Amino acid sequence: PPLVFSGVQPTGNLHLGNYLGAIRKFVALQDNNDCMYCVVDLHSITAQLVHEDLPGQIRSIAAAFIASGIDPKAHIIFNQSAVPQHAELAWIFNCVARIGWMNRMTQFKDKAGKDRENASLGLLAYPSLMAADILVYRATHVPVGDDQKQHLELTRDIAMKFNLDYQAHIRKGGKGIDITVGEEPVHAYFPMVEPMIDGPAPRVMSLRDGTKKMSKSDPSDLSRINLVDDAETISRKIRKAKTDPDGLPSEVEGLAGRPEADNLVGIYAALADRTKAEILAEFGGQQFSVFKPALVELAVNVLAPITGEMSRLMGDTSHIDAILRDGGERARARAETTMREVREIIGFLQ
Ligand code: AQP
Repeated sequence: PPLVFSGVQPTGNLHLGNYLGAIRKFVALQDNNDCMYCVVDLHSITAQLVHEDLPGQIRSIAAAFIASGIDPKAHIIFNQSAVPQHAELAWIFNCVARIGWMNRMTQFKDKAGKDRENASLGLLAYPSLMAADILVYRATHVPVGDDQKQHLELTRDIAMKFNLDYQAHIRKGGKGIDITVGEEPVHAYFPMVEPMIDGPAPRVMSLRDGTKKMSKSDPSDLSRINLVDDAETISRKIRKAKTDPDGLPSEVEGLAGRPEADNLVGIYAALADRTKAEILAEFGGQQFSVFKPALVELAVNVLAPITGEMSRLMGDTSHIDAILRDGGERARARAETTMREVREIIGFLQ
């Protein structure tokens, strides 16, 4: 089966954007794929070095994975730092990637802000570690939110440059696969990853501003729904969510130029596993005073069991720790298989 990989950073509370853009898709992909879901703790120290309770944050992401319905026996749940091969391959990719590629990343520009000289080198190299996370398993499918699209394109660029630069070595070692890129046949060691960004809510927007993405770092808690929010809080945030004065259109085209309406309809559709067109067929012509309570009910129905299960799991962390330990062991074995071949391709003695 295709190998799916994705990661979530243990930085602050998960929100509805993380859930709909990533975790809900992780759950859906389990049936037909071999899935690896990673708590990317090495990434979490790129923007902010010191975290008050990193172990707790790591466990809570793992708890969210499990509570959402990911099966840790059939698939692999682990934390990144437990598999040192990620960092090893990232170093190699740091030598493959060009500084110019990294400088163009919008996430780097956003997170580094004006004082770019003072951003950590790790923040600049973030996409190189992300490429390593995926390619150390030679994973082919990566479910992420729309904000990660540029990083996945870079992952393909890194894989391609490695494949081309080491073409002769890859052929000699006989470990590659024949692929075509555009028209060109390439004997590739690393596959070209496929981003999986589809669905009705690839980029969940802030509830206060339909042009900004819902994010952990938004100072306004009203801008996002956190996975730990209770029903009352979810209800208050949705009731206060910004909207325009018009009712809902009956077709998707009618959402153009109405970012807040588009966002709420997308959230509803993603939570209900339906399309925006289906939601509008049902609610078209209705006012937000009718739609919002329906959205509250749906959001609470979907999220409350997850929140409840997360807090149950966090009550006794030994279960989570055992899952992470077991996942780490299985991931390490896979990663080492790749790294042995990569070291050989490069020419490191081992
Ligand atoms: N608003 C979003 N809509 C859809 N998907 C989203 N993701 C994040 N925000 C949205 C997806 O969640 C996964 C995990 O993301 P991450 O761990 O990299 O966290 P992040 O992107 O740093 O989260 P934030 O909230 O956006 O943090 P800040 O505030 O620091 O920028 C990824 O698949 C991501 O696409």
